[in-house]
Amino acid sequence: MKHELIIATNNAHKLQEIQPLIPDHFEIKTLKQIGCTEDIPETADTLEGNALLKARYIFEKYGCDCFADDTGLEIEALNGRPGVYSARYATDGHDFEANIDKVLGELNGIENRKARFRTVIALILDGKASYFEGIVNGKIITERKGNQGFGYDPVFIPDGYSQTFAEMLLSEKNKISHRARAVAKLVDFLRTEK
Ligand code: ITT
Repeated sequence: MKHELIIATNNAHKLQEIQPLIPDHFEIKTLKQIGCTEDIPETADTLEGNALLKARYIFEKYGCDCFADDTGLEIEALNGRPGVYSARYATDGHDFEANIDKVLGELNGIENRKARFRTVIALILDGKASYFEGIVNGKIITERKGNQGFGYDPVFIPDGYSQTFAEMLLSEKNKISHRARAVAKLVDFLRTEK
């Protein structure tokens, strides 16, 4: 029988990235599929805290094994901002364009463009929480390039590459991304657990 795991995200792009990385013997269910339509609170001030809040919310309400991803873009010259506030950096909503504009504005004239994406996944399995982290280092360029992906992808070039994440196919981003690295650790852990 397949092991059912709920993925606690309302972000369709994340789902699209994560689903192909999970082995076939797991059945990933979305919040929509379990009938969860509410906005899950993300009020913690760390990625770990928010990932756990999201996963725990689903575990407490639906009693099933689940995991959540919380991701932030950490820019060195901005002391790690927007970090845990990446989704709502410029406005209350998930306005990707306004968020990019704000970051580019803050970095205007600054030479140090170093940045990283950091994903933390919180898994709740049989009621017990575990964390998995994935990081990709790179830099923020001065103008948008590409239209794949989501969020800050058009202005982020990973180290060792010349294209932004938004210029890459999903399969290419999924070979090196913060999220793919965190999911790989999750998958390894699940292999040893079940
Ligand atoms: P859920 O909480 O429902 O999973 P979310 O969009 O709120 O979805 P996060 O809080 O983890 O997810 O993400 C914060 C923001 O960081 C997100 O809105 C994007 O702007 C950005 N982000 C996350 N992952 C990204 C990625 O792979 N590439 C570019 N930007 C990303």
